[in-house]
Amino acid sequence: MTDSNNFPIPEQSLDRDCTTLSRHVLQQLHSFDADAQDLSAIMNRIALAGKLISRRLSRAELMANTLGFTGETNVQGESVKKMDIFANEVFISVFKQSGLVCRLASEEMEKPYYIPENCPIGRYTLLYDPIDGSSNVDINLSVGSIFSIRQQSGDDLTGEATDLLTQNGRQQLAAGYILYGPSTMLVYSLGQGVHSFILDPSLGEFILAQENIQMPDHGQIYSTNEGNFWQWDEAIRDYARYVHRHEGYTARYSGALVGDIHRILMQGGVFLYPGTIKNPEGKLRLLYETAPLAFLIEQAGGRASDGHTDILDLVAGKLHQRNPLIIGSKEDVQLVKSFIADREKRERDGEG
Ligand code: P6P
Repeated sequence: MTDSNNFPIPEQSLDRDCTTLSRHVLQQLHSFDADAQDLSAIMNRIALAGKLISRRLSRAELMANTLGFTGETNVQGESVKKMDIFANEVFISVFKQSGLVCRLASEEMEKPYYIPENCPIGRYTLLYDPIDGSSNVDINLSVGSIFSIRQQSGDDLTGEATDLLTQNGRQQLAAGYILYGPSTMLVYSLGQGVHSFILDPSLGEFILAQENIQMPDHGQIYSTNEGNFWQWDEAIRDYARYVHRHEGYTARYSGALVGDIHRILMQGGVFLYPGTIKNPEGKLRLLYETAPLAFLIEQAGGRASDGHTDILDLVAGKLHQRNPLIIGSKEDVQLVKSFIADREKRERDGEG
């Protein structure tokens, strides 16, 4: 093939530009059956949501009534940002006419949003954090959206989505995040590896960047809010003292989960949001934050634990269930867990 000046078009760049997200999903599933088409269409809708949110974020400072707080408090007891509401409504809007998902469960909504006309058809549930790290939005730092797709089991006649409280994270059909950074990146897995896509604004498409991302078994980075040191259990303090005293560790923390996790995925290391005196269960939510991220990180060769149990083995007791999170390279997660086990052994042996 040649271009208008009769120069050969590099095959790979054309192939690359044609490896869109929906095509990649079908390749991953090695199928074109109805279920595969549904998942491909769902991922395409998630990509559309990402494009709409990315566009708004890129011009937020120039648009009236876009930044800042709404004055409301959400089900988490957190002050709601205008971008939180916008992003939440984007996901609802792109899925409403899709015929794909029956329910959307979001950090921003106390109960799931039902799209009854889709329930007998799609019977998928989208769980999402529409804008994670929204405290960074007003200062133009990276934020993200996190998503998880589950198959609805049963008829959910109560409207309480209780079937979500019976499945562990290994039941997720797909999970991923959209990182709104210098470029807008979508990272996802269907359980067959972790793959990243970059939004090419000139095409309006997410184009395949990396396939089968694998994280190192160890990394230098530890990522946590050390301002909570005084609220941590002694075991986590023991870990913090260890990395302070040993060569080869460096702290990185942005206060926005998606960017911090993406750094760990790409460079190795460990992210921790342990329980604190204020939040003994930790701050992060299982169904639409830690479980989808654990799904990705395990697919990339890493580990994710609450300190005792793998995140993917946890079953939520309620829709907005929180859990402590230790996630990253397997050797680094194991090191944190060893401090927890040592401290518990000393307490059992009465060594205090
Ligand atoms: P802290 C943002 O509010 C968030 O949910 C995550 O994005 C982030 O990892 C965490 O909370 C930051 O919490 O207590 O360190 O400000």
